[in-house]
Amino acid sequence: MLRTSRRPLALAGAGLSAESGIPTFRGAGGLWRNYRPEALATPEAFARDPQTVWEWYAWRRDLVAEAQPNPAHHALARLEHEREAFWLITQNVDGLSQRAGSQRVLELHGSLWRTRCIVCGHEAEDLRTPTPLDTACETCGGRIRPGVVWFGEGLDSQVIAKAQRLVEECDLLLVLGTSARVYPAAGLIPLAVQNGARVIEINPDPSGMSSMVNGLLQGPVGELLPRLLP
Ligand code: BJW
Ligand code: ZN
Repeated sequence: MLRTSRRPLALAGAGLSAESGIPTFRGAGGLWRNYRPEALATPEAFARDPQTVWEWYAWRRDLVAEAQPNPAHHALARLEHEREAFWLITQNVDGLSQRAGSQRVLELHGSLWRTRCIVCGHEAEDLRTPTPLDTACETCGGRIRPGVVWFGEGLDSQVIAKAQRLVEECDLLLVLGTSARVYPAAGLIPLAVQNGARVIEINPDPSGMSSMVNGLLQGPVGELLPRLLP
């Protein structure tokens, strides 16, 4: 299917970075100091206790900075190089795909490496590690937050619109390492099916959408995806 596809597309989740040593959200090892990620990735958690939320993000940033892209990230970069129209839609905020060389990457949930001021909205790139915890907005001195999308927050409207357009135009969607339980990202999979695309999923465990895919390759994406490429 991949060989004959004219417009392949990929949708990735935390499982893509699992073999780089980055914990997923919902699997084993998804807890951080007894907190569930779902309890930290909300605007309410940040309003209540910004220090704890920032400590979690600092820990994750520092972990990612020490990690390396894995064979799945490299395979996606190679696919982009070989296929003119290939895009990667990712829910991941770690930037490991870009570090592997992917350029046509759509980040649905933002990035660990950007910040935004909650007072004036000023956005900035921040690549510093170890992550300093006492940073204030360089424009107004206000409190800054990670440049990611939390539960209850809308995704960037241009980003989700572009993702939907890419899905409508693709003829093969590779669903890689996502539990497919968080919307609107998960909704891209039925959208692809409705538009007649074939869907191949790579995941050690079935996801919320496995019943509608054309093929489930059960195993780690870092082992299986490279084997699909020539
Ligand atoms: C491997 C592997 C290996 C392991 N190889 N695989 C419709 C229905 C129901 C609810 C909703 C709905 N629409 C919206 C909602 C509410 C909510 C939602 O979806 N809730 C559900 C949980 C029910 N959605 C939202 O709130 C979204 N916002 C929204 O809709 O706004 C509406 C609005 C409009 C206008 C104004 C205001 C509001 C926003 C969702 C944002 C999600 N944010 C997070 C945090 C990002 C920042 C951060 O990283 O800290 O995004 S939550 C977290 O989940 C993160 C992930 O990107 C996301 C998805 O998780 P993912 O990637 O699938 O990871 P896991 O851990 O779940 O799964 C890992 C998978 O890997 C597993 O399947 C493993 O088996 C597999 N695996 N090893 C391959 N080696
Ligand atoms: Zn500001």
